[in-house]
Amino acid sequence: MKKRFLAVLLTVVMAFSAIYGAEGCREVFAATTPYSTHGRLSVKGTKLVDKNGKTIRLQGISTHGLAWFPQYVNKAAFKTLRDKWNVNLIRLAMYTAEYGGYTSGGKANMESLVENGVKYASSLGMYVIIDWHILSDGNPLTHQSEAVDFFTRMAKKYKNNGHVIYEICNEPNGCEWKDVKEYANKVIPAIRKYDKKAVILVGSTTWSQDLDKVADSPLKYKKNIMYTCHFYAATHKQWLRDRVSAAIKKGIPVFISEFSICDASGNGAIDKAEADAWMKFIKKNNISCVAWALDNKAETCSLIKADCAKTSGWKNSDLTDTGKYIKKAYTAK
Ligand code: IDC
Repeated sequence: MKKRFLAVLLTVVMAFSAIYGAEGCREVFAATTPYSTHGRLSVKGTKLVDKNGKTIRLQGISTHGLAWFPQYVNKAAFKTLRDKWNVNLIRLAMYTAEYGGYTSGGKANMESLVENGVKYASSLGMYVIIDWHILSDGNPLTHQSEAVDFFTRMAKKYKNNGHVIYEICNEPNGCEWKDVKEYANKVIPAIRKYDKKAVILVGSTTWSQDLDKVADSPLKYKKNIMYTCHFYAATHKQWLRDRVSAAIKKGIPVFISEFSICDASGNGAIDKAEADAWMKFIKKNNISCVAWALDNKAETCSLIKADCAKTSGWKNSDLTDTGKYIKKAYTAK
C-alpha cells in the first residue's frame, strides 16, 4: 500500500516536472518565494510591512541603466540573486535623459525591458521597483508629462500585481524640494487612479539625500508612500545616517533604493569601515536597501568583474570586491 502511494506520488511529481520543467515545478510548488511568504507590502508608521503586518526588510539589487546593460534583465540572473544572494527585490533603473533612455529616443525599448523585468521578477516571487531614473535631467518637472503618462500606463497594467513598487524620481538635483513636491503631486494621483495600494518611493533633492527637507514638509499623500535615501559609503557618512534617524523620528518612512560602498561617482576606493557602519545601521533600523549595480563595467560599484561575460550563475570569483561585499552582507545571518 505504502509502495503504491509512493509510486503514485512519484508519477505526479514527474508529470509536473515534464509540464513545467524542473524549475517551473519548483515554482509551482514554491512555498518559499519572498512573495508567497510576504505577499503585498504596505507601509505602517515608518516601516514597510508584509501581508501579515510584520516588518519586512527588502534586500535588493539594481540593474545598471537598462539601455547600457540589457543582458542582465534575464530570469536566470534574478534567480541567481534570489537563491544565492538572498535578494528579494530587483530595481529596474530606467534612465530618462541619458543614453537610450526613456526621453532620449529609447521609450519602446525601455518599456519592453521593464515589462520583461517585471515578468521575470514576479514569476520568481521577487519584488520589483520600476525606477524613473532621472539624473542629468535634475528637476523632475522637466519630464513631468512623460512621467505622468508612463506611470498611468504602468499602474493600469500592474494594479493587480503586488510585486511592483514605483520609484517616481531617482535623484532630483539642482532644484528645490517644492519642485519635487509639485511633481509628486501630479504623479502619485496618476498612479493611484488605477493602483490604490502599491508602495510608491519618492526621491528628494541633492541626489536623494535631503530627508531633512522631507521631514519639515512631507507630501500630503501618506498611504504607502516612502521617501528614498541614497548613499555611497565613501562620500556619505555619519551625517547622512543622522539625517535618516532624525527623519524617522519625525515619522518619515525611509527606503534606501540605491547605495554602494565606494564614492558617489561610482568609482574610487571602497570604504569598508563606513560600509560596515551603514549595513549595521540598515539592519538595526530595518531599512530596505538596494545595491548599485548589476553589470560588468570597469568601475568600483559594478558587482560583476569586467572580464566576466556571464549574465547569471556567477561564482564568487566572478564578483568584484563590491560584489563580494554585498553578497556577504546579504547572506550574513
Ligand atoms: C552611474 C553609473 C555609470 C554611468 C553614470 C551615468 O554607475 O556607469 O556612466 O551613472 O551618469 C547615482 C546614480 C547612478 C550613478 C551612480 C554612480 O543614481 O545613476 O550611476 N550614482 O555615479 N547616484 C549616486 C551615484
